[in-house]
Amino acid sequence: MGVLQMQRVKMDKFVIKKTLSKNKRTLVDESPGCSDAGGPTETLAEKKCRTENADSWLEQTCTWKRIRAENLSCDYTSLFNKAEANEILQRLEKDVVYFTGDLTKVQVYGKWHSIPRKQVTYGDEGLSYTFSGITLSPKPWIPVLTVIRERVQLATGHSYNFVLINRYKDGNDHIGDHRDDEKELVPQSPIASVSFGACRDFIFRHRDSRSINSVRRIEPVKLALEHGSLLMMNFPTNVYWYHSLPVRRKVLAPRVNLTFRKIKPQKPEMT
Ligand SMILES: O=C(O)CCC(=O)C(=O)O
Repeated sequence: MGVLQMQRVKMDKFVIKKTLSKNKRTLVDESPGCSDAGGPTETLAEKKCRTENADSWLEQTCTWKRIRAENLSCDYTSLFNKAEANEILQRLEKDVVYFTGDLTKVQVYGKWHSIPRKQVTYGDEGLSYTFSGITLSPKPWIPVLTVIRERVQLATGHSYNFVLINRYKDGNDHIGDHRDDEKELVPQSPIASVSFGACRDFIFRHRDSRSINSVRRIEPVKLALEHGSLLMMNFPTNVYWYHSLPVRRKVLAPRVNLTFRKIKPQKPEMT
């Protein structure tokens, strides 16, 4: 059995297949992020065509796998076909400008370390996001990110105002165990994780079962995130489960991951 097949077998242990509910599509039509999708000059015929295209795309392409464990709720689908994903990856590689200098370091147990990957944030004006001792302000949206964000919104019915992008040049680049539970996030909002490039293992570990001394033994949930895929991390996953993208030395190709988040609008500073 090849490595990819083995990854799929591991993942299928947690998977229940489902198709998108009508509900989600209704939400898409009503969500503020999509209401002006066609622009103010869109004719009724254009709107009908756009809606029908969206409906047919949802019906034909968007098949979800449900991934469930104790207090873990994730949904996984192919969001872009291979040709689309290739094109988007090329665009991302050309247009995304990653942070440099101090913004490439994080604080762990009081010590500063260079992160083993590249990172940047894009999003609506005025938002900011703090984690591991650094505050990240987003750069303004660029067209390729808008395309991905709109597809995510279409598939899920959720709108997003912020994205964190991580670029892993090869399998040596990685991200350690953490939870996306920052106070700036809209409470209980799902995080949408879109991946392009090399397929990488992604591992969830329950907070009560992370060390050998843990009292409980809860099996980790291991996924393989494919080129063009979308993983929805729904509440309360990030309360109970840590996730990581471990080193995989055999992976030679780059990977770009985008986690779309809903950030609370920030109050202006008191003077
Ligand atoms: O690259 C990935 O799939 C993981 C990224 C991640 O953990 C995060 O953005 O919090």
